[in-house]
Amino acid sequence: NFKEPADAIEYRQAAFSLIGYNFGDMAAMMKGKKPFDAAVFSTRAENVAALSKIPHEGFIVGSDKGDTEALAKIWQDKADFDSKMTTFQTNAAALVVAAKTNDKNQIKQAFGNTGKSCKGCHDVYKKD
Ligand code: ASC
Repeated sequence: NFKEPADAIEYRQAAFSLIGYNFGDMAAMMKGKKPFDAAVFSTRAENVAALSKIPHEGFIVGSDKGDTEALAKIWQDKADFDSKMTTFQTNAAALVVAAKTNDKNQIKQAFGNTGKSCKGCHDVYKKD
């Protein structure tokens, strides 16, 4: 377990940073900023799906204080926050499945759903 709120903050931020890198590379491919590479895209999707399970544990009580963009509202509406995190994990897992189909429409749809679950949580629970 975490000794200090700062340790929990660092833990979840490390995961979000890796999620951002991997998601960003998929976004570049989806937006045509770089060529679509199915193998790389699949690996990115797998990375995000695995990493999506990491941050939740870091949202311990008291960790809204410190070097964090997490809003106190997370702990006021914890059940909603938890369910949004689960939705993200579900969508990220579905993106892995979609990536393996090689069907651009399915990939686009699943990628869009995953991005919506990032944004859906950030809009409510992250400082801007
Ligand atoms: C990103 C990023 C997010 C999501 C979101 C998707 O690249 O940093 O938070 O995608 O903007 O809608």
